[in-house]
Amino acid sequence: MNLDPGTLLQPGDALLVVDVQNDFCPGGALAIDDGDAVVPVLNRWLKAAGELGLPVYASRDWHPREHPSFAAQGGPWPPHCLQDSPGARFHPALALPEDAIRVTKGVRFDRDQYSAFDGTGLAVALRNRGVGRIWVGGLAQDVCVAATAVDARKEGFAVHLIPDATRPVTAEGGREALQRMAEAGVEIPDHE
Ligand code: VGL
Ligand code: ZN
Repeated sequence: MNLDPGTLLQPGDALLVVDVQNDFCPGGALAIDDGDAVVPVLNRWLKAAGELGLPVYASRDWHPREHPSFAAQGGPWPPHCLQDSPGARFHPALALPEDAIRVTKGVRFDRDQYSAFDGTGLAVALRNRGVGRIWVGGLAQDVCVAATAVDARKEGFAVHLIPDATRPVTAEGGREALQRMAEAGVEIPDHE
């Protein structure tokens, strides 16, 4: 499936790119199979959003050393996306416009934040821009993308997943996440 952003995007929409960072791509500290395959797809959406003058938001995982999500602290993940490290940078081929709004998360010392809405105030920023509908892609489908899409619904936004612009940590997790998102009212093309 190859959705055409030029015909789907409308005034009042925003593009939300979740955690397309080096550490989640092949060669990274928490590499997702084919993670970098989302980049060319998202670049088509970024181009279309730019042509239509629609706002673009890009979240990034941005962990301090000894973050509670790391295995040494009892968390589920290897160290990744350390603040200011090369692994925390957006993928170099991701064509983020200069005016894309960066949403930094995962900075808390007491707990992780998978969702780009968790404690960031993002919902307020989107409402202030007049956004009613959000198109979501990025990494990982079964972790931060799913948490972000579900939270966007809780905040009252219409939400569409861009399926070919996201990849899961595990295939089973990906299937479960699609179900969870669909149940929360996220529109997913070709999903029953
Ligand atoms: C993520 C695992 C740990 C993500 C972040 O961005 O999906 N996954 N931290
Ligand atoms: Zn993380």
